[in-house]
Amino acid sequence: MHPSAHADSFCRDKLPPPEAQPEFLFELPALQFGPQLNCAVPLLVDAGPQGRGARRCVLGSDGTAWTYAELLAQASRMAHVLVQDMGLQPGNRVLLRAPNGPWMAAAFFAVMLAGGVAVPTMPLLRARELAVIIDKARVSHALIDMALVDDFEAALSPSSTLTQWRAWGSGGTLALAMASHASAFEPVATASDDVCLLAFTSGTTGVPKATMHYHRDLIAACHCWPAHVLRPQADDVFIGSPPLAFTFGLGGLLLFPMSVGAACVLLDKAGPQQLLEAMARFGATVCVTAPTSYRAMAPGATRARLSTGQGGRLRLCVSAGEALPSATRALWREATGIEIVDGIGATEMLHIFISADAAHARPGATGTVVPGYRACVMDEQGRPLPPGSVGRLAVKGPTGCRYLDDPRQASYVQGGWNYTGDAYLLDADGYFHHQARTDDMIVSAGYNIGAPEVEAALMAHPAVAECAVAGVPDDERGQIVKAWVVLQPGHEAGEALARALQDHVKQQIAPYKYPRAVEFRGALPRTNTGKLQRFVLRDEEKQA
Ligand code: 3UK
Repeated sequence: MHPSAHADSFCRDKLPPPEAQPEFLFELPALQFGPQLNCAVPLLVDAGPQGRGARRCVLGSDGTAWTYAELLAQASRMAHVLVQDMGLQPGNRVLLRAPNGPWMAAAFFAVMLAGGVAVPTMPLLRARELAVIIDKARVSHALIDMALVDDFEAALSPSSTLTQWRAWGSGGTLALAMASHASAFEPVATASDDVCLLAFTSGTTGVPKATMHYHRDLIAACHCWPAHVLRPQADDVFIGSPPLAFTFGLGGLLLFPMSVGAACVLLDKAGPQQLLEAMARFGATVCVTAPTSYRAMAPGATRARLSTGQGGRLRLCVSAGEALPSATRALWREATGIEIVDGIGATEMLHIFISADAAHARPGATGTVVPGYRACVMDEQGRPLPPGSVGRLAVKGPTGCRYLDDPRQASYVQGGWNYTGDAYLLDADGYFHHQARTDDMIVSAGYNIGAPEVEAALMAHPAVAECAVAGVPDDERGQIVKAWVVLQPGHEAGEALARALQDHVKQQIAPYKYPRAVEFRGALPRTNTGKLQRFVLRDEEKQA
C-alpha cells in the first residue's frame, strides 16, 4: 500500500487482511494509478483547465443550477468549514444525509477535498438505523440537510462518536459559515489507495455491512462501464432516481456524468410521475433508474414527450438494481423507441460489471462482461462451468469487496473472486443470463426454478402491475412456486384471474415453473433502494 495521508488510520486498520481481499486487475491502459490521487481532482478541480468550468454541472429540483466552477467553489468553502471550524482530520468519517440535490453533491466533494471519508446515508433511514451506521463507521462529523434533521438528531446519544455537525437549508448554519471562507481549497494529497467512501449495503437481511472504496476505485469505475458501454458525451443531461447514498446513484448520477463534463439533474423526489415530468422539463438525455420505475413510467412515456419533438431529447436509458424483465424492456421500447441498457452492479463492486449497450442488448440477458472486469460462472467448488450451465457468478476487476471488519468477507470473496450471490448462466456468445439471487432459487419436486423468470412471465400479462415469486414449503414437493401479484387498475382479483395468470405462465415458460399458488396484494415489500424483499414474503408464509 502507498503512504497514507490519513491522520486517522481507522479505515486502513479495519480493511480486511490482504489475503482476504479479492484479486484486483488493472488491465486497461486507463487503470494505471500512481501512489497519490484525490478523486475530486480529476472529477472537479481539473474541470477548469479543460474548459469545463463554465459548463452546467449540478441542477436541482428547486431551480438551483451550478456550473463546474460554482460546484468547486461551494465544495471548497464547505471543505474549509469541515477543517477549520469543525476540526476534521484526514481519514475522519463524515456522515452525509440529504435527498439528492446540488448541496449533497457539494458536501460529497467537500469531504473528498478535505481527505475525509464519506458515509452517505439513504434518506429513508430512521434514527435507529443511523445510530448503527454512526457506531460501526465511528463517524465523527456530519453534513446534513435540515429537512432530515429530526431522525438524525434522534440518532445522536450523549456517548455518540459524532460530535460535529452542520446543516444546510432553512434554519441551518452551514451556508453562513461557508460565506466566511475562501472559494479555493488545496485538495489533501491522499494516497490512491486511501479509503474515501464507506458505502453501506442496501441489506436485505441482517446487520448492515460497510463496503470500503479507495479514491482510485471511484476513478476506475468511471473508466470501465461508462467509458466502454454507456459512452456519454459532454452535452448529455443525466437524470434519475437512485439516491446518491446508493453507489448506483453516486456513479450513475454524479461521478460518471462529471467524468465527461456532462450535467447532472439531482431530484429530491423521483417517483415515476416526478421523474417523467422532470425528464421533459430538463431535456434529459440519459435516464438512470430501476426496472420497476421504467414499468411504472411506460404508460405516460411517449416518444413525443421524451425522445423526439416537444423538446424531448432522451437517448440513453439505464436499468440496474434488479433483473430487467423482458416485458418491461419491450414496454419501454414500444413507448419511447429506446432500448434499455441493462447492467448488474453491486455495492461491493462499486458499480456495473456486466452490461450491454442498446445495439447489443438481448432480452433475458444482462449483457457481456464490461471491459476491465472478468466474470465466470462457477460450480460449488469454485471451478468454472462450461457455457449453458447455471452456477454462481464470480467477478474480479479494478474494484472489489472490502467489508469493514466483517466476517462475511470470507463468503463474498473466495479464491480471489467476488461472489455476488447471484445464480447466472453464460451462453455460447458470452452473454450472462441472470437466474436469481442464490437465496431466491426455488427447488420444487427436484426442479430448479429462478423466481425472476416466473416474475418476468407474469409481467407479460396485461393485468399485472407488479409481482413477486418465491418458494413456499410444501409436503409433497418440498417447495412450490407462489406468486404475489399487484394488479393494474381495472382488473378484479379472484380465482378466475388467478387461473388465467397460471395458464399464461404455462404458455410463456416451461409449465412446471407455473405458480401453484397466487395471492393478490395491494403492494410488495421493498428495500429502501427499491428491491423486492422476497424473504419477507417467505417469512410471512412460514408464520401463516
Ligand atoms: C442485483 C441485479 C439482475 C444482484 C447496484 C448498479 O444493485 C446494486 O447494488 P446492491 O448492492 O445489490 C447488488 C445485487 O442486486 N442486481 C443489480 N443489478 C442487477 N440483478 N440484473 C441486474 N441488472 O442480485 C446483485 O448482486 O444494492 C447496481 C450499480 C451499483 C449498485 N450498487
